[in-house]
Amino acid sequence: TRSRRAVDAFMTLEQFIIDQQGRFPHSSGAFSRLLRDISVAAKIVNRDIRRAGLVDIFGTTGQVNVHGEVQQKLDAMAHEEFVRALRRGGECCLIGSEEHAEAIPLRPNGEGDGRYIVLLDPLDGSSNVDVNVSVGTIFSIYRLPDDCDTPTLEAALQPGTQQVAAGYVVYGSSTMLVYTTGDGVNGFTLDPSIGEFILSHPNICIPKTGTIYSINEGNFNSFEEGLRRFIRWAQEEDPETGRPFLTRYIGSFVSDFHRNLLKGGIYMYPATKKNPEGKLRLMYEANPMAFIVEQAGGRASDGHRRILEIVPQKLHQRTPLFIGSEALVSMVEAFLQGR
Ligand code: AHM
Ligand code: MG
Repeated sequence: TRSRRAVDAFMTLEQFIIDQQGRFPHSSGAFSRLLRDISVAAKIVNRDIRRAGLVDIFGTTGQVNVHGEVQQKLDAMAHEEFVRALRRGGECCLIGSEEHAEAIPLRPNGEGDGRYIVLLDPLDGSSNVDVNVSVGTIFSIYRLPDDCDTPTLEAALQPGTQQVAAGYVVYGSSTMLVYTTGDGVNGFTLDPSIGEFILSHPNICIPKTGTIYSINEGNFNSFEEGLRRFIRWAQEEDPETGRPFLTRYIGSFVSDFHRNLLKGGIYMYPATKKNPEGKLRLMYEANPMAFIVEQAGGRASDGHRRILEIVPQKLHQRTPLFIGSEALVSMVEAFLQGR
Protein backbone atom coordinates (compact mmCIF):
# COMPACT_ATOMS: atom_id res chain seq x y z
CA THR A 1 0.00 0.00 0.00
CA ARG A 2 0.93 3.65 -0.22
CA SER A 3 1.86 4.06 3.42
CA ARG A 4 3.91 0.85 3.39
CA ARG A 5 5.97 2.17 0.47
CA ALA A 6 6.48 5.46 2.26
CA VAL A 7 7.94 3.64 5.23
CA ASP A 8 10.23 1.66 2.94
CA ALA A 9 11.38 4.86 1.25
CA PHE A 10 12.08 6.25 4.71
CA MET A 11 11.05 9.85 4.34
CA THR A 12 11.85 11.66 7.58
CA LEU A 13 9.84 14.66 8.73
CA GLU A 14 12.93 16.80 8.36
CA GLN A 15 13.45 15.72 4.73
CA PHE A 16 9.76 16.20 4.01
CA ILE A 17 9.88 19.75 5.36
CA ILE A 18 13.01 20.54 3.32
CA ASP A 19 11.38 19.14 0.16
CA GLN A 20 8.25 21.23 0.76
CA GLN A 21 10.37 24.31 1.30
CA GLY A 22 12.15 23.64 -1.99
CA ARG A 23 8.86 24.34 -3.74
CA PHE A 24 9.14 27.96 -2.62
CA PRO A 25 12.52 29.04 -3.98
CA HIS A 26 12.53 32.36 -2.14
CA SER A 27 11.63 30.96 1.23
CA SER A 28 14.07 31.86 3.98
CA GLY A 29 13.76 28.54 5.78
CA ALA A 30 12.26 30.23 8.84
CA PHE A 31 9.07 28.23 8.70
CA SER A 32 10.97 24.96 8.28
CA ARG A 33 13.03 25.80 11.34
CA LEU A 34 9.87 26.56 13.30
CA LEU A 35 8.42 23.13 12.45
CA ARG A 36 11.69 21.52 13.42
CA ASP A 37 11.57 23.26 16.82
CA ILE A 38 8.04 22.00 17.38
CA SER A 39 9.00 18.44 16.44
CA VAL A 40 11.98 18.53 18.80
CA ALA A 41 9.76 19.69 21.68
CA ALA A 42 7.32 16.91 20.80
CA LYS A 43 10.10 14.35 21.10
CA ILE A 44 11.11 15.70 24.50
CA VAL A 45 7.52 15.63 25.76
CA ASN A 46 7.19 12.13 24.34
CA ARG A 47 10.22 11.03 26.32
CA ASP A 48 8.79 12.54 29.52
CA ILE A 49 5.42 10.87 29.03
CA ARG A 50 6.96 7.48 28.25
CA ARG A 51 8.75 7.54 31.62
CA ALA A 52 5.83 9.01 33.52
CA GLY A 53 5.10 5.93 35.61
CA LEU A 54 8.74 5.64 36.70
CA VAL A 55 9.60 9.12 37.87
CA ASP A 56 7.61 11.44 40.05
CA ILE A 57 5.71 13.42 37.47
CA PHE A 58 2.16 12.23 37.94
CA GLY A 59 -0.20 14.31 39.99
CA THR A 60 -0.77 18.02 40.23
CA THR A 61 1.43 21.05 40.67
CA GLY A 62 -0.98 22.40 43.27
CA GLN A 63 -1.67 25.38 40.96
CA VAL A 64 -5.04 26.16 39.36
CA ASN A 65 -4.75 27.26 35.73
CA VAL A 66 -6.59 30.03 33.92
CA HIS A 67 -9.54 27.70 33.23
CA GLY A 68 -10.05 26.94 36.91
CA GLU A 69 -8.63 23.44 36.45
CA VAL A 70 -6.01 21.92 38.68
CA GLN A 71 -2.78 21.86 36.70
CA GLN A 72 -1.11 18.49 36.22
CA LYS A 73 2.68 18.33 36.57
CA LEU A 74 2.91 16.96 33.05
CA ASP A 75 0.84 19.89 31.71
CA ALA A 76 3.34 22.30 33.22
CA MET A 77 6.30 20.31 31.90
CA ALA A 78 4.94 20.09 28.36
CA HIS A 79 4.24 23.82 28.38
CA GLU A 80 7.80 24.58 29.51
CA GLU A 81 9.34 22.30 26.87
CA PHE A 82 7.45 23.93 24.01
CA VAL A 83 8.18 27.43 25.24
CA ARG A 84 11.86 26.58 25.64
CA ALA A 85 12.15 25.05 22.16
CA LEU A 86 10.37 27.97 20.51
CA ARG A 87 12.38 30.55 22.42
CA ARG A 88 15.66 28.84 21.53
CA GLY A 89 14.66 28.44 17.87
CA GLY A 90 14.09 32.16 17.38
CA GLU A 91 11.40 31.95 14.68
CA CYS A 92 8.44 32.47 17.01
CA CYS A 93 7.57 35.91 18.36
CA LEU A 94 4.52 35.10 20.48
CA ILE A 95 3.09 32.03 22.18
CA GLY A 96 -0.43 31.52 23.42
CA SER A 97 -0.79 28.41 25.57
CA GLU A 98 -3.65 26.74 27.36
CA GLU A 99 -1.42 26.61 30.41
CA HIS A 100 -0.72 30.35 30.59
CA ALA A 101 -3.23 33.13 31.16
CA GLU A 102 -1.48 35.75 29.02
CA ALA A 103 0.14 35.55 25.61
CA ILE A 104 3.91 35.12 26.01
CA PRO A 105 6.05 37.51 23.93
CA LEU A 106 9.39 35.93 22.99
CA ARG A 107 11.29 39.09 22.11
CA PRO A 108 10.28 41.49 24.86
CA ASN A 109 13.24 43.83 24.31
CA GLY A 110 12.74 44.17 20.59
CA GLU A 111 15.54 41.75 19.78
CA GLY A 112 15.08 38.89 17.33
CA ASP A 113 13.13 38.84 14.12
CA GLY A 114 10.89 35.78 14.44
CA ARG A 115 7.57 36.42 12.72
CA TYR A 116 5.48 33.40 13.63
CA ILE A 117 2.81 33.17 16.31
CA VAL A 118 2.27 29.74 17.86
CA LEU A 119 -0.87 28.88 19.80
CA LEU A 120 -0.91 25.57 21.56
CA ASP A 121 -2.42 23.14 23.95
CA PRO A 122 0.79 21.53 25.23
CA LEU A 123 -0.86 18.45 26.73
CA ASP A 124 -4.46 17.86 25.82
CA GLY A 125 -6.42 15.23 27.72
CA SER A 126 -3.92 15.34 30.57
CA SER A 127 -6.51 14.27 33.13
CA ASN A 128 -6.12 10.84 31.45
CA VAL A 129 -2.40 10.57 31.78
CA ASP A 130 -2.19 8.88 35.16
CA VAL A 131 -4.41 6.05 33.90
CA ASN A 132 -2.18 5.50 30.87
CA VAL A 133 -4.56 6.79 28.22
CA SER A 134 -3.26 8.56 25.11
CA VAL A 135 -2.79 12.30 25.32
CA GLY A 136 -1.73 14.85 22.72
CA THR A 137 -0.32 18.24 21.79
CA ILE A 138 -2.19 20.59 19.46
CA PHE A 139 -0.59 23.56 17.68
CA SER A 140 -1.71 26.36 15.41
CA ILE A 141 0.62 28.72 13.54
CA TYR A 142 -0.05 32.25 12.29
CA ARG A 143 2.16 34.86 10.69
CA LEU A 144 2.64 38.18 12.46
CA PRO A 145 0.89 40.66 10.14
CA ASP A 146 3.41 42.55 7.93
CA ASP A 147 2.33 45.93 9.28
CA CYS A 148 2.78 44.82 12.87
CA ASP A 149 6.16 45.00 14.56
CA THR A 150 5.27 44.42 18.17
CA PRO A 151 3.83 41.01 18.74
CA THR A 152 0.82 41.43 20.99
CA LEU A 153 -2.23 39.35 21.72
CA GLU A 154 -4.26 41.42 19.23
CA ALA A 155 -1.93 40.24 16.47
CA ALA A 156 -2.72 36.66 17.42
CA LEU A 157 -6.50 37.07 17.39
CA GLN A 158 -6.94 36.09 13.77
CA PRO A 159 -9.68 33.82 12.42
CA GLY A 160 -8.66 30.22 11.74
CA THR A 161 -8.71 30.78 7.98
CA GLN A 162 -5.45 32.73 8.46
CA GLN A 163 -3.52 29.79 9.89
CA VAL A 164 -0.37 28.98 7.93
CA ALA A 165 -0.07 25.56 9.51
CA ALA A 166 -1.63 23.41 12.19
CA GLY A 167 -0.95 20.02 13.64
CA TYR A 168 -1.11 17.66 16.53
CA VAL A 169 0.97 15.00 18.17
CA VAL A 170 -0.71 11.94 19.62
CA TYR A 171 1.27 10.11 22.27
CA GLY A 172 -0.52 6.81 21.71
CA SER A 173 0.55 3.21 21.31
CA SER A 174 2.94 4.86 18.91
CA THR A 175 3.67 8.57 18.76
CA MET A 176 2.48 10.39 15.66
CA LEU A 177 2.75 13.92 14.38
CA VAL A 178 0.07 14.98 11.89
CA TYR A 179 0.09 18.40 10.25
CA THR A 180 -1.02 20.55 7.37
CA THR A 181 0.28 23.68 5.73
CA GLY A 182 -2.85 24.02 3.61
CA ASP A 183 -1.73 21.50 1.03
CA GLY A 184 -3.20 18.26 2.37
CA VAL A 185 -2.54 16.41 5.60
CA ASN A 186 0.41 14.15 6.31
CA GLY A 187 1.14 11.90 9.27
CA PHE A 188 4.53 10.85 10.64
CA THR A 189 5.21 8.08 13.13
CA LEU A 190 8.06 8.37 15.59
CA ASP A 191 10.58 5.55 15.28
CA PRO A 192 11.89 5.55 18.84
CA SER A 193 14.98 3.55 17.93
CA ILE A 194 16.34 6.37 15.75
CA GLY A 195 14.40 9.28 17.22
CA GLU A 196 12.95 10.37 13.88
CA PHE A 197 9.41 10.99 12.70
CA ILE A 198 8.92 8.95 9.50
CA LEU A 199 6.21 9.63 6.91
CA SER A 200 3.74 6.80 7.52
CA HIS A 201 0.38 8.33 6.52
CA PRO A 202 0.83 10.43 3.37
CA ASN A 203 -2.11 12.53 2.18
CA ILE A 204 -4.67 11.60 4.85
CA CYS A 205 -8.29 11.84 3.68
CA ILE A 206 -11.20 11.47 6.09
CA PRO A 207 -14.03 9.22 4.87
CA LYS A 208 -16.97 11.33 3.63
CA THR A 209 -19.22 9.64 6.14
CA GLY A 210 -18.82 7.19 9.00
CA THR A 211 -20.56 5.33 11.77
CA ILE A 212 -18.72 6.59 14.86
CA TYR A 213 -19.89 9.39 17.13
CA SER A 214 -17.81 10.66 20.02
CA ILE A 215 -19.41 12.71 22.77
CA ASN A 216 -19.57 12.74 26.55
CA GLU A 217 -23.05 11.27 26.67
CA GLY A 218 -23.20 11.60 30.44
CA ASN A 219 -24.19 15.20 29.71
CA PHE A 220 -27.17 14.08 27.57
CA ASN A 221 -29.79 15.78 29.73
CA SER A 222 -28.16 19.18 29.29
CA PHE A 223 -27.80 18.97 25.49
CA GLU A 224 -30.13 21.04 23.36
CA GLU A 225 -33.08 19.15 21.94
CA GLY A 226 -31.73 18.99 18.35
CA LEU A 227 -28.62 17.20 19.51
CA ARG A 228 -30.61 14.79 21.63
CA ARG A 229 -32.69 13.97 18.55
CA PHE A 230 -29.51 13.30 16.54
CA ILE A 231 -28.25 10.91 19.21
CA ARG A 232 -31.57 9.06 19.35
CA TRP A 233 -31.50 8.86 15.54
CA ALA A 234 -27.91 7.51 15.63
CA GLN A 235 -29.05 4.77 18.00
CA GLU A 236 -32.00 3.61 15.88
CA GLU A 237 -31.59 0.47 13.86
CA ASP A 238 -31.29 0.99 10.10
CA PRO A 239 -28.76 -1.24 8.35
CA GLU A 240 -28.90 0.89 5.20
CA THR A 241 -27.30 3.89 6.97
CA GLY A 242 -25.13 1.74 9.22
CA ARG A 243 -27.18 2.46 12.32
CA PRO A 244 -27.00 2.03 15.20
CA PHE A 245 -23.72 3.94 15.11
CA LEU A 246 -20.79 3.15 17.37
CA THR A 247 -20.01 5.35 20.36
CA ARG A 248 -16.29 5.84 20.91
CA TYR A 249 -15.21 8.41 23.50
CA ILE A 250 -11.79 8.38 25.07
CA GLY A 251 -12.15 11.82 26.62
CA SER A 252 -8.88 12.82 25.02
CA PHE A 253 -9.70 15.10 22.10
CA VAL A 254 -6.56 14.42 20.06
CA SER A 255 -7.06 10.65 20.25
CA ASP A 256 -10.80 10.82 19.55
CA PHE A 257 -10.16 13.16 16.63
CA HIS A 258 -7.32 11.03 15.25
CA ARG A 259 -9.40 7.86 15.25
CA ASN A 260 -12.31 9.57 13.52
CA LEU A 261 -9.97 11.18 10.98
CA LEU A 262 -8.70 7.78 9.91
CA LYS A 263 -11.95 5.80 10.24
CA GLY A 264 -14.71 8.31 9.58
CA GLY A 265 -16.86 9.72 12.35
CA ILE A 266 -17.78 12.83 14.29
CA TYR A 267 -16.46 14.32 17.55
CA MET A 268 -18.82 16.63 19.40
CA TYR A 269 -18.39 18.91 22.40
CA PRO A 270 -21.58 20.97 22.54
CA ALA A 271 -22.73 23.61 24.96
CA THR A 272 -23.69 22.01 28.26
CA LYS A 273 -25.03 23.29 31.54
CA LYS A 274 -21.54 23.23 33.01
CA ASN A 275 -19.91 24.71 29.90
CA PRO A 276 -22.54 26.93 28.25
CA GLU A 277 -20.07 27.99 25.53
CA GLY A 278 -18.73 24.50 24.99
CA LYS A 279 -15.57 23.26 26.63
CA LEU A 280 -12.91 23.29 23.95
CA ARG A 281 -10.91 26.40 23.18
CA LEU A 282 -11.24 28.02 19.77
CA MET A 283 -7.67 29.19 19.25
CA TYR A 284 -5.62 26.14 20.12
CA GLU A 285 -8.05 23.22 20.03
CA ALA A 286 -10.91 23.86 17.58
CA ASN A 287 -9.13 25.97 14.92
CA PRO A 288 -6.08 23.78 14.31
CA MET A 289 -8.19 20.62 14.15
CA ALA A 290 -10.70 22.41 11.88
CA PHE A 291 -7.88 23.34 9.48
CA ILE A 292 -6.65 19.75 9.46
CA VAL A 293 -10.09 18.21 9.01
CA GLU A 294 -10.96 20.54 6.13
CA GLN A 295 -7.64 19.78 4.46
CA ALA A 296 -8.51 16.10 4.79
CA GLY A 297 -11.93 16.64 3.21
CA GLY A 298 -14.07 16.92 6.35
CA ARG A 299 -15.87 19.75 8.16
CA ALA A 300 -15.86 21.61 11.48
CA SER A 301 -18.76 23.67 12.76
CA ASP A 302 -20.03 25.24 15.98
CA GLY A 303 -23.47 24.02 14.95
CA HIS A 304 -24.22 27.09 12.88
CA ARG A 305 -20.96 28.53 11.60
CA ARG A 306 -17.75 27.27 10.05
CA ILE A 307 -15.23 27.17 12.92
CA LEU A 308 -12.44 28.69 10.81
CA GLU A 309 -14.47 31.86 10.15
CA ILE A 310 -15.17 32.74 13.77
CA VAL A 311 -13.45 36.02 14.66
CA PRO A 312 -11.81 35.44 18.04
CA GLN A 313 -12.25 37.94 20.86
CA LYS A 314 -9.88 36.42 23.37
CA LEU A 315 -7.11 33.86 23.65
CA HIS A 316 -8.95 31.35 25.81
CA GLN A 317 -12.33 31.67 24.12
CA ARG A 318 -14.43 28.52 24.07
CA THR A 319 -16.68 27.20 21.34
CA PRO A 320 -19.09 24.33 20.82
CA LEU A 321 -17.48 21.93 18.34
CA PHE A 322 -18.80 19.40 15.82
CA ILE A 323 -15.94 18.04 13.74
CA GLY A 324 -15.29 15.11 11.44
CA SER A 325 -16.72 13.50 8.32
CA GLU A 326 -18.53 15.95 6.07
CA ALA A 327 -21.85 14.05 5.91
CA LEU A 328 -22.04 13.61 9.68
CA VAL A 329 -21.26 17.24 10.52
CA SER A 330 -23.89 18.38 8.01
CA MET A 331 -26.36 15.92 9.49
CA VAL A 332 -25.83 17.19 13.04
CA GLU A 333 -26.17 20.80 11.86
CA ALA A 334 -29.49 19.91 10.25
CA PHE A 335 -30.73 18.39 13.51
CA LEU A 336 -29.51 21.39 15.53
CA GLN A 337 -31.18 23.83 13.19
CA GLY A 338 -34.41 21.82 13.22
CA ARG A 339 -34.18 21.07 9.49
P1 AHM B 1 -7.95 19.75 28.58
O1 AHM B 1 -7.42 20.60 27.49
O2 AHM B 1 -7.99 20.44 29.91
O3 AHM B 1 -7.27 18.40 28.63
O4 AHM B 1 -9.52 19.50 28.26
C1 AHM B 1 -9.88 19.09 27.00
C2 AHM B 1 -10.37 17.67 27.07
C3 AHM B 1 -10.40 17.02 25.73
O5 AHM B 1 -9.22 16.34 25.45
C4 AHM B 1 -11.53 16.05 25.88
O6 AHM B 1 -12.11 15.70 24.66
C5 AHM B 1 -12.46 16.77 26.77
O7 AHM B 1 -11.70 17.67 27.52
C6 AHM B 1 -13.16 15.84 27.68
O8 AHM B 1 -14.05 16.55 28.49
P2 AHM B 1 -15.13 15.78 29.36
O9 AHM B 1 -14.39 15.09 30.45
O10 AHM B 1 -16.03 16.87 29.85
O11 AHM B 1 -15.84 14.83 28.44
MG1 MG C 1 -6.96 20.75 25.86
